[in-house]
Amino acid sequence: MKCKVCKRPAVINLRAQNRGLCASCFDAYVLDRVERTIKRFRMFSRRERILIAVSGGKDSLALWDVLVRLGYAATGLFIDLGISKEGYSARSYEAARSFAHERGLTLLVERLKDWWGKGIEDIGCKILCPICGMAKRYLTNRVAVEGGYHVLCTGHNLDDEAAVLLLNLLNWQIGYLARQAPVLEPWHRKLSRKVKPMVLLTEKETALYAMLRGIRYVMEACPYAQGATSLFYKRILNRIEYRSPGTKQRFYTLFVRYNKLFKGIAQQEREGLQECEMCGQPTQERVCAFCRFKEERDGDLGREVSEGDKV
Ligand code: Q46
Ligand code: ZN
Repeated sequence: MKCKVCKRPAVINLRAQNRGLCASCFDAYVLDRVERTIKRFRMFSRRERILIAVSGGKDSLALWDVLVRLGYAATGLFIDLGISKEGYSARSYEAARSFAHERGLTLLVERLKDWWGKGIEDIGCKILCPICGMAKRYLTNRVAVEGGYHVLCTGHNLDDEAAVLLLNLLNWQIGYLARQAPVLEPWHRKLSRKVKPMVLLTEKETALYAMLRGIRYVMEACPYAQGATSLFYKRILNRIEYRSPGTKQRFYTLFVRYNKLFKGIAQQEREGLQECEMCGQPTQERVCAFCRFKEERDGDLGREVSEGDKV
């Protein structure tokens, strides 16, 4: 297959767009796609301070690389969750640290152990992901707001968003649907503005970009992600995409166009928001989930993270 733009050998077949691209045209395509996404959804400008949640994986490091190349002022934030299984947190940190060091970028680090006195594996729950997700949202939001950053960026790609959308639609999770958008405006002074500039690039595209740019990222997923529901939905969407190229993007972008239908519900949730009695962060409960887990050293740690804590 040849590159549709310059006729050199293609490195990728973008089936949804019915064209192949060579390495350098693909590189230009990724930069253009992210820049267009930033502009289309009015995410941020080159004058604003940007914080990127960096996990050490391909998406967040590729995002950081793209933003720096496009001339945006982006600082990284790594949350050390204290996952010792398969050395996951240590390897992830090393990937993020060396990426920043080699490029002279600033990487901030927050360690869950410094906040809770324990890592995510020590909380005594069998299913870690909901609590881990809540802790990451809490810490990234707090650092972004207290550090005076204009936006908090995450590396979510099209596959991530389409999988979550399918899951939420199948379960009619209206509250989650109302909040699923490329830009989430803050509705409380202690909430950051959250944006997803990679949302129109597929997982395959971000992985290829990272590889072509020589980014050394952690390839293995978190050991606790095995069997994660989102992976199951990604596989289903990939099968649909194979039969009908372009479905994934249509599914997500049309949802974004119509998701104002859910805005009324989001409004109701916002009205119930108060400040946590312990840390002052926004929550729908008297004490936020992060502080509840911080306080509970032994005993009853199996309680759920409520939808209201997904701010
Ligand atoms: S880091 Fe945390 Fe993920 Fe690992 S424990 Fe689950 S949520 S899978 S992206
Ligand atoms: Zn709290």
